[in-house]
Amino acid sequence: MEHKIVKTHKCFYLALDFKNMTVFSLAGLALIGCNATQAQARKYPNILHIHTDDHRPDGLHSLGNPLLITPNLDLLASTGMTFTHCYTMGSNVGAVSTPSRTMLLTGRSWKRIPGAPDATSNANDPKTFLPRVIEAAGYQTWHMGKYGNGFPKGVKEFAKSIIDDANGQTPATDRAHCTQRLADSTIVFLKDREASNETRPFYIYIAPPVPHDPRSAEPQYQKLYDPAKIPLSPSFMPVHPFNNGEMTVRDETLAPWPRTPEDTKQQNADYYSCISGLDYNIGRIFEALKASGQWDNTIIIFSGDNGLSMGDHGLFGKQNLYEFGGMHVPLVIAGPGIVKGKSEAFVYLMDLFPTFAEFAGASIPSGVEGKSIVPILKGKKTKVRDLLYTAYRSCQRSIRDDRWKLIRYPLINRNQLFDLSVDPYELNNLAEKPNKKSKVAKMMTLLQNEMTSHADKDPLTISNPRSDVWTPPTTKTPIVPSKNK
Ligand SMILES: [Ca+2]
Repeated sequence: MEHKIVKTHKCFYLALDFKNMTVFSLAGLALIGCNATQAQARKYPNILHIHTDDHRPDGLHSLGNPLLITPNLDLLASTGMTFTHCYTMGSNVGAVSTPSRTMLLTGRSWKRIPGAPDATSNANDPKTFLPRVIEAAGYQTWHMGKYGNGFPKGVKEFAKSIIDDANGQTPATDRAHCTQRLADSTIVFLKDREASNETRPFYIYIAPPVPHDPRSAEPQYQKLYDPAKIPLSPSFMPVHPFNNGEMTVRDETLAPWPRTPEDTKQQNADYYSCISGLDYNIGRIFEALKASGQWDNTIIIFSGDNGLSMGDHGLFGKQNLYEFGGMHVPLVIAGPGIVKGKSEAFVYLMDLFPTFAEFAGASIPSGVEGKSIVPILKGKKTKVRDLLYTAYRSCQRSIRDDRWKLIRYPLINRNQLFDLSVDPYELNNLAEKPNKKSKVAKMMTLLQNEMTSHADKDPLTISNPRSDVWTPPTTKTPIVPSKNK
């Protein structure tokens, strides 16, 4: 029954398109007919989404880190559109991946994802999850990769899902070869499609569990990076200057206090080597896609689930709201009809839900809050929102526009105000300057408005704020936790 609806739906789309075309006659339309399979093969693109784990927004050579060796993903960036301001909205837990991946596959904001108090009544319905929405539009869906600390209920809705997150939930514990396994399986999937004459377009969701720690790359990628030659970030600090409310969460224990240049450089070298290993195997997938004849009809999306501090501001986790912190992620989209270039539009990962649905000609369920960025990809719009709000538990909130950014720490009654046009690393806090009082007040109002519209009911001010003084534990060596996130 559902298949029949799909066919009708496709015919509707075909008819809409033909209304605007004069070169085809009605007879031509009849010849093409209402065969959904033919229509999909002809008109609707494949979707290949590569969604990595803990990938910084500058985590490719082409995204602003000249040290990184990432030729395959750079090629993708050179042929499509790079979004320099893509974010995951927020997290109510230290494992930022969990709400991030849930927002991606549901299109809902962090306080309205399934299970949240303000979720809509259909939020838990698997038919509203992205794989089912795309499948209902006539797609073959396939997932491989990360499963834990994500949205297992959503991942299970792919027609086929191969779990490989190398964290003990599967036999696959060899992290150094996880991207190789992902590429091998994806290549087999593409070949099987060809062999079976599959005519439906595909929606592939590859979720490599890298460059998340523990950072194990094969030796040939480790050799690419000499830790001694890796410069420290301009925002490197031995210790974060105050208690941001989450100073000793798991990720922050992955480096000694105070942070040292030597350890920070080594951790960055390991991070880079994982990214180069990922890039090599992505290149293998690209080759297979070209060999299958599907390259020109495939929209490829590269993104990360959350950002990561790597010594920036004395932090090593994703539990903070700096630009080189937890919420800012990379996003590159390339494919047929997509304009080449860079966009500074404020985008959330949840926007990919309606964007993919639009690529696929799928219906968008009620309750989806993400906004399609297809108009930006086609050069018809430059933005879909004016402000960008992010949040972490009850201890951090931020709001930014094209120039100004406010980070509010409600539990310690502290503000940071940065002029990002001259201070991209957020080093010069202007919040206490007398001539910036009205700017802080205005940004606070904008922040409260965004919070209200996203069902974020946490207070921005509390009656008994804590001290903001923080003294690092006297640990001499990094604490390596037993379980990955
Ligand atoms: Ca992650």
